[in-house]
Amino acid sequence: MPTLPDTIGFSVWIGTPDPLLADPPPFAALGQRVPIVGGTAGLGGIAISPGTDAAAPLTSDGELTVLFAGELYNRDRLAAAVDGGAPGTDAQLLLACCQRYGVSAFRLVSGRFAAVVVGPRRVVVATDHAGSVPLYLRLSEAGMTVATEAKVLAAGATGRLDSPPGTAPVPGIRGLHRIRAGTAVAVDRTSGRWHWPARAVRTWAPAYGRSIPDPDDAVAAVADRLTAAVHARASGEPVTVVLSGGIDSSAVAALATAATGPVATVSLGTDAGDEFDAARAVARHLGTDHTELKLPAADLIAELPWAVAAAEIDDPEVLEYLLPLVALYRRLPATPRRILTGYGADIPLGGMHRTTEPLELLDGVIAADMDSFDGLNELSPLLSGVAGHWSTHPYWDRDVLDLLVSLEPGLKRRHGRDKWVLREAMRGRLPQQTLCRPKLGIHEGSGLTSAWNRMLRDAGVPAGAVPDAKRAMARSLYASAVLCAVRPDEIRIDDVLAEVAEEGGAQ
Ligand code: AMP
Ligand code: PCX
Ligand code: MG
Repeated sequence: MPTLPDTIGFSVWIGTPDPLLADPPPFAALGQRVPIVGGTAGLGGIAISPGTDAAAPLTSDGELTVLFAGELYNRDRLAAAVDGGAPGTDAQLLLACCQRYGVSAFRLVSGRFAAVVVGPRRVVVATDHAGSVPLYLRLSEAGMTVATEAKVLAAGATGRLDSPPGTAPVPGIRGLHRIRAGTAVAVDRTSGRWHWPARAVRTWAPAYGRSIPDPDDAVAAVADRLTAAVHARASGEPVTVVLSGGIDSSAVAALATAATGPVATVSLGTDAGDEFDAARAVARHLGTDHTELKLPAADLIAELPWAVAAAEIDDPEVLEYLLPLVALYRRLPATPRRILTGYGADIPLGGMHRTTEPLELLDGVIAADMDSFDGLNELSPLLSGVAGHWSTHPYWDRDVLDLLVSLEPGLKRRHGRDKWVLREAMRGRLPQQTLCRPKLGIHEGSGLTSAWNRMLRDAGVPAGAVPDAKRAMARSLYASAVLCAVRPDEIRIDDVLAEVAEEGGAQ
């Protein structure tokens, strides 16, 4: 069995027990529910652990108490910085960093996490640089409640309504605020009295500046950093790579194979489309233990309630990217897996904009995408967490991302090739046909976009109204799966489709 993080989610009150915290909290994350009892620190709640032998969720030195969900990737450097001893658990390491650096610790750690640090005079609530483990909070004069799923705090509808610095309002839920990516929110308290407003400490931001390395050096640097990121996520572990056969996930599969020996690869397809040939060529080349999962496109669309419950968003475009992954994770055998994806490579490299020719435009869309990812929850571990698996994304490793974003756009589009620098970095490690393969989005390769369009047209939605109907379906699902915390298996997609078709003036 691979090692998974001790804790993958939580809901916790700090200060005063929150009577509105539903009991039991309606987490979509699958796992063991472990009580959080922090009497002296004044907090309590529930943590989600993927394993059967759950560790205690809190780590404390008597003064600072850390609640940590997720994992760190620069453990050795952090351990060296805080005095060399054995790093211990990730939560212990974060505690040691907070002792030494205070809230600045969050500028040092590279990871995939959500954390709460409770001290005698201050509480800090923080996410990683990418906000990749979404974190929500509700505030009152008496304290705060924090959770890794919005639906768990959706019923409250009380507390301070103005979003404190460093947070954004959660659509449709009054008084619920999402911690922004790369942000730590700190609230002071003295003698049990909280000092609002909170303070936002920015811990990371994507670069706007671009560097102009020698192309060979850029290629070597991309290979080095991606290798390190895959090592940090896979080393010594049996991992699974979700493989489309495109350059992004094939590169991860190649580097994971080099890091750990044979890996498992899985590809999803439907009767409306698949990329099985491309994925198989990579699997053969690398000698992976490869599986193809094929399902009817209608079954894929029927998984939409799960995708919405996991991503907690109502954006139909992003849901089209995430739905095939959620459906795939839910069809893997139940034993918890450590899953690596190629997700997110296209954002800093401009891969979605494969027809965007002028470099000015390419760099512009990259800057815009790096400005707008926060809150889309594309990287959320809950996408696989609803099936009990842990997923992680090497391209959004902080060091990989910093490098990819900052490269001048002529290294991203070069000699008529998109994602040139990545393709070159993988030369010799993947079949030539994989290195040259044009990008195909997951929503296109799986046939999801066309199948969802057809389903709406068959229900009588006019062609011009299809995008609106998708938006209406996503909004309706968000209202039930997130705002009302209805379990996804109690939502029937046919009912949602019928309701939307009727409202949308089906012909
Ligand atoms: P994309 O950038 O559209 O290829 O998709 C993002 C990531 O999702 C890829 O890098 C893969 O890790 C994964 N993925 C995409 N399509 C599939 C598929 N058909 N089967 C399995 N995984 C996929
Ligand atoms: N992807 C992209 C990300 C999709 C766009 N997201 C954004 N702009 N925040 C990727 O894997 O990088 C596809 C399907 O393409 C998912
Ligand atoms: Mg991709």
